[in-house]
Amino acid sequence: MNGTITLTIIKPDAVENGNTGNIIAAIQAAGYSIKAMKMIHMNEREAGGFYDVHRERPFFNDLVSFMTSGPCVPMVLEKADGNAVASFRELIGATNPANAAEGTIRKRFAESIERNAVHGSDSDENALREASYFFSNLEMVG
Ligand code: IDP
Ligand code: MG
Repeated sequence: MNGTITLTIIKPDAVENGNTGNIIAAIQAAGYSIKAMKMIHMNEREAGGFYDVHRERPFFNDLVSFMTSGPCVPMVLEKADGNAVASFRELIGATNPANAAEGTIRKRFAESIERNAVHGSDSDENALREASYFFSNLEMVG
């Protein structure tokens, strides 16, 4: 890989609402290339493992139940120029769509602070951990 990577998930709310294609189009229009992608339906262990850092938070059980409520689409994204993690978090907007800037993915597609359409890694270290949580080397291109 030449650029830096981040891990996103099109969350079950957005898949259910038929926004998968619109979100992928917005991501590609912003200059990211897709290095890996699949649709999965996580069980509690899988979703809980992904959000392990939030295990002690009051919203953890609800979050796991939301993330297991239907299929989602994890993707590894590469940005050739610049910091994929930070720029992608700008593209998606604040966790709570009520606070997200106009034009951001969460402003356009999220329903609530929980059902907020997409995930974005918060550091390079977590991007690598999260990418390998969902994808093997064989599933990531170039
Ligand atoms: P982030 O996705 O913007 O990085 P985090 O604080 O890492 O936000 O939280 C992970 C996910 O947990 C959020 O994307 C959202 O789905 C959910 N979440 C965060 N805070 C709350 C809350 O206060 N109530 C309900 N769900 C929340
Ligand atoms: Mg986070």
